[in-house]
Amino acid sequence: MTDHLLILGGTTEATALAHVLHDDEIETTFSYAGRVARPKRQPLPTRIGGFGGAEGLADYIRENGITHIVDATHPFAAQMSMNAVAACALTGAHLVALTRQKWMAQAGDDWRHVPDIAGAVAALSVPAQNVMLAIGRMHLDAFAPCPQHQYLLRLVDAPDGDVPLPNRHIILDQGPFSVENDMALMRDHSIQVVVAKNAGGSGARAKIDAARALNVPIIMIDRPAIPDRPEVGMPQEV
Ligand code: 3Y8
Ligand code: NAP
Repeated sequence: MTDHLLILGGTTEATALAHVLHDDEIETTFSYAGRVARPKRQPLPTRIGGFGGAEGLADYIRENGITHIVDATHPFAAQMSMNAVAACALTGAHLVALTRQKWMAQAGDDWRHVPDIAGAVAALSVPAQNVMLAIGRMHLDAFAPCPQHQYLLRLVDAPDGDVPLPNRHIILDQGPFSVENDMALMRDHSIQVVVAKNAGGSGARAKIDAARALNVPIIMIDRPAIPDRPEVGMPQEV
């Protein structure tokens, strides 16, 4: 059976890997969940949508002769990563994750670590502030118990339902972002605290550097646990 790779994408690193594999003419399919309206175009055949759990992914592997899976998903895409481990165990397909180091606080950073989204909500149970909530759209409802804040929300697509945060300003933007852009955004909205996921990598890091430059504290959400699997940091290692 000739090699046929499947990249589980959705990150800057996944896109970089797609270009390397395309140039090396290694048969590869790119996969998106279909979370946003206009995902970045890839130089590879691309499928969009869930597989139907680990079993669905195992069926996909068998039906398409996938020999290797590269899990290049975001560190918070824990369900996808768990499914990839299970499906490769079921089918014998090889698995490697293309991961990025988490961000570490450096001189000048004022971070408060919380274990998960609920921890971030608990940290916001304080009098009203100007809060930049830069964690996307999927978990906005979790912040409903803290309606007192003036929220700056950065989303990829307009929210389909109502947003349970009465005082909010919504910015629609798809990263990667720049430090200059994020500093201007924080100044314009007099941001007093930023809520961020410890995504790592370069595409989401602008707000971290902007906050440091402006002495704005960050509520930093630590990554969810992910099962053990082989991990590399560079596309060439994949
Ligand atoms: C659908 C489509 C590339 C990939 C770019 C990276 C960088 C820009 C920064 C902020 C933080 C956030 C969010 C973010 C970043 C990159 C990367 C990254 C954060 C796209 C993409 C898809 C998604 C899904 C989307 C989530 C959301 C999260 C916005 C593509 C643009 C907040 C994560 O509306 C929704 O439902 C959006 C959902 C999951 C988290 C959430 O809970 O809302 N990403 N983001 C992928 C798919 O369908 O499979 O890849 O073009 C990809 C990127 N987003 O090649 O240039 O590598 O991390 N994505 C976070 O880190 O907190 C924005 O605003 O500062
Ligand atoms: P998740 O919670 O781990 O996965 C939920 C379900 O979405 C999975 O069980 C799977 O559905 C489907 N799915 C996830 N990634 C997929 C992919 N690349 N291709 C096909 N199906 C996928 O994932 P998530 O946090 O929603 O992330 C979704 C996508 O956005 C991923 O590509 C991820 O890399 C990207 N992303 C996420 C974040 C974030 O903050 N979570 C940030 C940046 C980019 P089935 O069970 O039906 O197979």
